[in-house]
This record gives sequence, C-alpha cells and structure tokens, in this order.
Amino acid sequence: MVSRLVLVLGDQLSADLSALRAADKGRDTVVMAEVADEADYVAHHPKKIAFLLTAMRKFAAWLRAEGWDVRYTRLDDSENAGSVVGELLRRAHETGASRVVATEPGEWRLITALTDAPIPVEILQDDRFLASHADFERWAEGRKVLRMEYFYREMRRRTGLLMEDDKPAGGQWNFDHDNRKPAPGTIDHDGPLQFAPDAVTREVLDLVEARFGNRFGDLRPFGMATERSQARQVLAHFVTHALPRFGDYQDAMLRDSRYLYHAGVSAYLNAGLLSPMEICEAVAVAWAEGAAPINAAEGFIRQIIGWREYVRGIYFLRGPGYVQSNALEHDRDLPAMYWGGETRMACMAHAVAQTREDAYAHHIQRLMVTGNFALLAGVSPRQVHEWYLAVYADAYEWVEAPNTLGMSQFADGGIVASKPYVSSGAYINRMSDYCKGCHYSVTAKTGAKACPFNLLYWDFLIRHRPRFSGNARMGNMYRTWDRMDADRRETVLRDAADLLARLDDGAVI
Ligand code: FAD
Ligand code: DLZ
Ligand code: SF4
Repeated sequence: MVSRLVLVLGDQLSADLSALRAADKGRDTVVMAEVADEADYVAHHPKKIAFLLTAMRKFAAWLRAEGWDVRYTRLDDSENAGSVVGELLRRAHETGASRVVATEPGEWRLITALTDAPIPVEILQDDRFLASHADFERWAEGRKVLRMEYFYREMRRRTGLLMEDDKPAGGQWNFDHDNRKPAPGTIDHDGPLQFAPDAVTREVLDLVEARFGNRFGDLRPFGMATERSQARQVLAHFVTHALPRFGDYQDAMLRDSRYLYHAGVSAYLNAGLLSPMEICEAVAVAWAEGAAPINAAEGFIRQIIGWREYVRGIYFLRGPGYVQSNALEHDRDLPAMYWGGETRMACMAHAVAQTREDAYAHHIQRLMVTGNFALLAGVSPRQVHEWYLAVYADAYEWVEAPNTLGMSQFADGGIVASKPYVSSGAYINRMSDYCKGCHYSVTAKTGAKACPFNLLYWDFLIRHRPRFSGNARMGNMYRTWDRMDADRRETVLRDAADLLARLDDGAVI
C-alpha cells in the first residue's frame, strides 16, 4: 500500500488526534510545518506565535520518541514553501507519498485550501470536541432560535457532568445569578502558573523576535506552558487555588489582578494540550469532594461543554460566509487605541495594555470593554473580528468569530445573542475599579467629561431603534430614553456625534 502524509497543524497537538489514529506508524509520515502564511493571515500576537511554534516543536519531538517518522519544517528553513499546502506538496515529492490524511482544521480558510490542494486530502472529523457537526445539526434542526442554554442542558445529559441520575446537581441547570458579584477589594490568587523558558522556548523566542518583533504585542516576559505536562500543572493549580471563587467574581475586572479567578487555560485547550473532558472532570471531582461550590463548578463547566461547543457548532453550521456578517451595517474603522494608540479611557487602556502584554483578556473585558466600545461606536465587524483573531493566544476562527461577530458585535443579526451586549459606563463602574483613575467621569452623562460609553450607548440605541424597539428585553431602555427631557436628549446625541467625529479625525478619545 502507498504511504501517506499525516498533517498535524499547530492547534492539533493531541496524542489522540483522528489523523494520527488513522495513520500507520510503520508506513506513513507526519508533516508539521512552521509557515509564514499561518503567521501572516492576520498579524498574530508574537506571544501567540512563540507559544504555538514552541509547542509544535515539543510535540514533534514527542511524536518521534513515540516512533513516528516526522518531517518538521522550521520557519527559517531555506526550503520552507511558506504555506501548509506548499509544505505537503514538497514532502509528498520528497517521500513519494500520494495522499494526505488530515484532521479538519478549525478555519474554513484552511479547509478550502486542503480541499483544493493538488493532492488528495482525506479530512477526518476533529473528534476532540464533544459534539460533532452532525450532533449540532440535529440539535439545531427545526429550531427557530438556537439558544446556548438548551444546547448546554443536552450536553450535561450526554456527558453526565454534574448530574444526579437525570437531574442537575444542586437542583438547577444554571447558577449564573450567583455569579455576578462586583470586583472584591483584593484577590488572593496570582493567576495561572508560569514557566521559565527552557532551551527550546528560548530558541523560538529569538526567532519570533527577529521575524515578528515589530508587531503589536509583547513577546517577553514569556511564561506560557508549551507542553502537555505543563498545561496539566496549570489546570491543577487553577482547580486548587482559583476554582472555588471562579463563579463569584467571573464578571469582575480589576486593574491589579488581570486574571482574577479565571483559569487561563483556553490557549492550551484550543491548541490540543488539554482536552475538554479532562478539564471538566477535574472540576467535577473538586465539586464532588467539597473543594469547590456548585456555582463555581457549574459556571465553569457550562463555559466548556456549553459555550465552547455551541460557538463551534454555529461556526460550522453557518459556513464560510459567517465572517462577512454585518447585520447592523457598521463601517467605522477600528480606532488606533486598539493597537496601543493613546486613549484617555482607563478601561480601554487597561484592556488593551493587558492584551498587548499577555495576549490574554478575560471574557468580560473582551465583551463589555473592547467589544462594547466597538459595537457602540459602529466599528466594521470585519475589522473587529480580525483584531480579536490576531491579538489573543487562544484565537482561531471557529471560536473567535461567533464570539466576536455573534455575541459581541450582533453582526449575525441575533443568532448567538438575543440582544446586543451594550452598556453605559455604569456597568463597567459596578464591575471594576477602572473608573476611579479615569480622565472621564462615569456619572457625567453629557459634556466634555462624560464617559464615552454613556454618550455612545444612547446614540447606538437611537440609531438602531427600528431594529431593537420591538425586542422585549430592550423595551425598558427605550422607555427610559423617552422619559428623558427633550433638551437633554438633544445634548446627548449632539455630544455623541461630536465624539464620533473626533474619533474619525484620529483625536485622542
Ligand atoms: P475562563 O473564564 O476561566 O473559562 C474557562 C474556559 O471556558 C475557557 O478556557 C474557554 O475554553 C471556555 N470558554 C469560556 N467562555 C467561552 C466562550 N464564550 N466561547 C468559547 N469558550 C469559552 N475564547 C477562545 O477560546 N478563543 C477566542 O478566540 C475567543 N474570542 C472571544 C472574543 C470575544 C469578543 C469574546 C466576548 C469572548 C471570546 N472568547 C474566546 C471567550 C472567552 O473570552 C475566553 O474563552 C476566555 O476569556 C479564556 O480565558 P480563560 O481560560 O481564563 O477562561
Ligand atoms: C496560528 C498558527 C500560527 C501562527 N502558525 C502556525 C504554523 O506555523 N503552522 C501550523 O501548522 N499552524 C499554525 N497556526 C495554527 C493554524 O493557523 C490553525 O491550525 C488554523 O488556523 C486552523 O485552526
Ligand atoms: Fe471606562 Fe467610562 Fe469608566 Fe472611564 S469612566 S473607565 S471610559 S467606563
């Protein structure tokens, strides 16, 4: 029988990958390649590139130790073809292999490239997820609205996580009402475990610095896990030290505590160093042993078997056109402050500085600070999407696009979110300590010192009144506006228009 190439991509670093399971160790050749096309299709954060290339090199070494023939291409190899398909063709020529077996990539862009490649590529399901495309399609079939909560309950029943017979543990499916506490004064947790760079990591850091050092994003200090055993330590550290309080302060934001009690495992999970079930089982065990309360365990498990699986389902259900979505017809350019440009808004400055330094921000920073501002200001969702895809270490289109375009920007017209996630400054003030040090006043509703979120909030609602006034969950907002004094309403809209004009002129906001 003829030999095949087995493609392993940078976010497929799992021992039980379907392509590896389908291959013959004695006959087939694994292909792994660091290629410019994958680093450049958006301007990925240098830390993200360094993490993936280091993890790829270590995974390749592990595969070799397991007896695989691995052809590994480094970014600076002179023969490097520059693209995944180019590398497959080069290795096919070199080995005489006439077919490729691959696990489905997490982006349509690469699926199309493999499907169109001038060599037959067999694409297998990525069964590292709990719901297959067919499972999700079956669930979605005939439903008018695809709400995550109902999908999640099915996943609980299917996995048996936090189930007592056929009933949810604690008597409720969802404990979110216990999970919205404002920021506490202090946090007794330093965030995810960090690792001093070893020789492999240091070599990659030098390479990434030379090639991508001038991009947005700090490469150093670098403390990410880059192999499975380290990622397992990050998980164990989270379960012991942060999980018990994860639920309580899930939505809070603090200047001096970037992670609060969040896990910081998404980059490892999405690259394949951890599996969703092993994470959830560790959390369920902690709850069963009384080491974590139900609101923490349920809240955390819902993110993984609920949201994570659900957004992937939406991405593949809606097809390659999903990333073009722009239901609200927003077309403003992404302001320079997203790339580190100066801003007087303390919340935006904090979220962007943390993103630049860590390639990480937690969910509420992404949704209610950077996402909220872009939505209120009417920024082109395509540009917002490309920013999120580039700057976070955990970002691949299958997970990033439905979160950004659907949940955050309402660009899909309400498939993921039943109403737009917009708020005035009051929400940010309640959930964070950002406003204390801000140039703007969160209580000022008009005038030069008015918090930009306060002005743009009303401007957004009024601009989109025909679309949203009939939404039962938004009626209160419109009633509040209608009760406002007419002069005040005029001033709010005039100040908002002035703010947007200054934003377009490149003024510091
Ligand atoms: P924790 O808060 O500790 O949560 C635990 C885990 O749950 C995460 O590791 C993650 O795997 C999963 N999870 C939580 N929320 C979501 C969600 N909404 N969708 C999918 N998984 C979730 N997450 C990504 O993994 N990649 C992305 O590119 C990404 N882009 C986002 C863009 C926007 C605009 C928003 C609002 C959210 C995005 N998220 C994304 C979801 C979420 O912000 C991150 O998963 C989370 O911040 C990762 O940090 P953590 O591991 O500390 O998470
Ligand atoms: C994100 C990324 C980067 C920066 N570099 C590589 C690479 O050099 N080689 C590789 O195989 N994968 C890389 N990746 C991850 C891919 O972009 C990812 O597999 C696809 O986007 C599909 O999710
Ligand atoms: Fe952000 Fe407004 Fe608070 Fe300033 S006052 S930190 S702009 S919410």
